[in-house]
Amino acid sequence: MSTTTSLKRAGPLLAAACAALMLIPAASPAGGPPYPDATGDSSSAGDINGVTVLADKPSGQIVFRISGANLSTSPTSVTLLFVDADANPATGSPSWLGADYVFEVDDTSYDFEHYDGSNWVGTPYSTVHVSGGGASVTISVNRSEIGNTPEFNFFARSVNTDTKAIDDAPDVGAYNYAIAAGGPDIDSVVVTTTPSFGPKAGKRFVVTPSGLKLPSEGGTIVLPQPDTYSCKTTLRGKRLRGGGAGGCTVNVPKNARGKKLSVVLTVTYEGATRSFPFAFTVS
Ligand SMILES: [Ca+2]
Ligand SMILES: [Ca+2]
Repeated sequence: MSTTTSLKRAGPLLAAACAALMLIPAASPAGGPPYPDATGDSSSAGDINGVTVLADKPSGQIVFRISGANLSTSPTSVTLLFVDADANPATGSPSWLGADYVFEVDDTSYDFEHYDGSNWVGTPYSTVHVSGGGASVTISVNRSEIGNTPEFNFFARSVNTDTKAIDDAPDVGAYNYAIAAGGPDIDSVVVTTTPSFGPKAGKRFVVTPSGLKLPSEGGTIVLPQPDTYSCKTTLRGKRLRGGGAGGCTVNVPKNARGKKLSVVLTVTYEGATRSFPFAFTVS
C-alpha cells in the first residue's frame, strides 16, 4: 500500500458535524461494539476492541467507528480501514482480501485510496469525514464514493510503524455489512435438532443454531455462532410454550403424530437480526 505523503488529505482530524454521526449505534449483547475484537492482543500497536457501522439509508452516508485504545495518537500510530466495496474478495487488492478502498489515519491526517487493479491511487473524497484518535477513530464516507455499494466487507488494522506491531479486527478475514440489514447479510442458519431426526410425539424437541452462513469474506470457513437467538414454535398454528436456551425447547404433545410443527428461529449477529422458518412433521 502507498504511504505517499503527497496523497495526504487536509488535517488535522476534524470533529465532523456529520448528521449521520448522530445515529444511535446498536450495542452488542455484551455492550461493546457490534463487530468485536479482543483486547490485549495488540503488543505496542493501538488496541482495537471493535467496530461500529451505521448507514443512513436515505443519504447513503456510512459511518465506521473503530474503538479501542491508543488509536491514531501519533505520526507512527496509524489506523487503517479496508473496504472490499463489492463484497467480492476476487476483485480489488489480492494482498488485502479483495479490498477496493483503504483509509489510513494518523494523528493529524488521513489518506483515502482506491485500488485500480494494480496500485493504490487517490480517489474522490468530498463526502469523507475523519475524526477522533485515542479511544476511537471515526470515518464517514458516502456510498457514492466507495462504488455505490449496498453491501461490503471490511476490516480494520492498527499499526505501530516503528515496531511493526499490528492489531487486526477481526483477527482473520473480514466483517460483512449490508445497508439493508444494518449489519451482516445473514444468508442462512444451520441448525441441529434433538432428536436429530426431528420432533417425536410425547418427547422433548430442541432446535439449536450451529452456525450462520454469511457472504464470503475471504477468510475463515468456520461458521460463526449467533450473538443471541430465540424460537417461536407452533403446532398446526397453535403456539407451543418454549423453554431452555432461546425458548427453543418444547414438549411435543402425545397426540401430535403426523402434524406439522413450525419453528421460526430468530438470530442476531453483529447488529443484524433475521428470522428463518423451519418446518417439521411430528413422528
Ligand atoms: Ca484488539
Ligand atoms: Ca473486492
